[in-house]
Amino acid sequence: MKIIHSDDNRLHFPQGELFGGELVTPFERPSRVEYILRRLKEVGLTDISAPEALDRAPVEKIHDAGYLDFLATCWDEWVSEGMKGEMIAASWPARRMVQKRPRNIDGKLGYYALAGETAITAGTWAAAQASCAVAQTAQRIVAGGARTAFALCRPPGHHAALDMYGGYCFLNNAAIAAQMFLDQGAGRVAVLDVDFHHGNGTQDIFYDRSDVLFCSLHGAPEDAFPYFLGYADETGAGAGEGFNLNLPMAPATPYSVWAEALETALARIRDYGPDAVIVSLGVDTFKEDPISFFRLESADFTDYGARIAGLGMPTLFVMEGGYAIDDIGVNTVNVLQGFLDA
Ligand code: B3N
Ligand code: ZN
Repeated sequence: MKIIHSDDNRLHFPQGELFGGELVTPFERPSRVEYILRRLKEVGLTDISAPEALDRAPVEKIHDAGYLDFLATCWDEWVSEGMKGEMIAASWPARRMVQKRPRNIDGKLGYYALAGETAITAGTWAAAQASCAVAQTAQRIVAGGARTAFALCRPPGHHAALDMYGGYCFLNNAAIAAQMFLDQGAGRVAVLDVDFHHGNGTQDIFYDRSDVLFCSLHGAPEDAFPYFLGYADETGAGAGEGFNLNLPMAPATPYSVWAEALETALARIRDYGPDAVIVSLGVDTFKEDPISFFRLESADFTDYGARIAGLGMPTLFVMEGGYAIDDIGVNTVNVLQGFLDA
């Protein structure tokens, strides 16, 4: 199995994440990747390489041009305006307010942010682009005929919407990979999001399209980030009606229940008959995850990797979340091994 990874992920490491009224060390940190790499090597998955150069064309099909320009220039603008700290949004275009992009950099930050926990730093844009290049390179491997590939993306992507960042995400790596499959001739692509958090960005991007089926298993939005999307009655719009499947679950959900939801998603994917499947792979469903509330055990990740393999479809794994750092390597690699050994 080919694995793609970039050391440039380390360029994004904010000092602070807003949680509980304090700036804490971000849960989403570079050591996550180091633990995954260590485990991959321990089990002999050593075909690891650096990404090819980023292809901007599919990125521009998925994200708004003004948003991409903002990501590329916001840090310099922030510094030139005399701001001293990391970029953290503090104002939003909330209910009954005007949805116009302000001129002021602090206003623009709120305009493009979907939440306030995620800081932008000097290296964020470079790291986000490298992460996207990782997904693109792995996508080409699967499109070229491989059964699977693993894009070890960091920062993650599934919260990044058409024109919003947040939830540690800036570019939607899975959505960009899906667009690439379509551009290369695929008729249909399925995105299966098994991260604990709802993939609001991926849903947003494909909500009115029938060429991408989005299926997400996640913590119920009444109780879990991103709070404002991810309900079961969000089923798609227009041509996309019926091509969005949300399977929200309650606090303390055990694997027996989660696996039933996975089977529901897998049945929908089988019925859809895609040319390729992209798995938004977050392992924050683990029982020890510090910011999530499902109860999966390490062995469950192996089991569900095998269930995904049962689709018998070309499958691209794209890394998303997972913050139980001591176990992130075992849990991530268990999914891949479960898939490979099936
Ligand atoms: O949801 C949280 C959060 C919840 C509990 C926490 N504890 C108990 C320490 C801390 C944080 N924060 C909001 C930002 C969550 C971003 C999630 C990113 C992700 O993994 N997406 O898939
Ligand atoms: Zn997550």
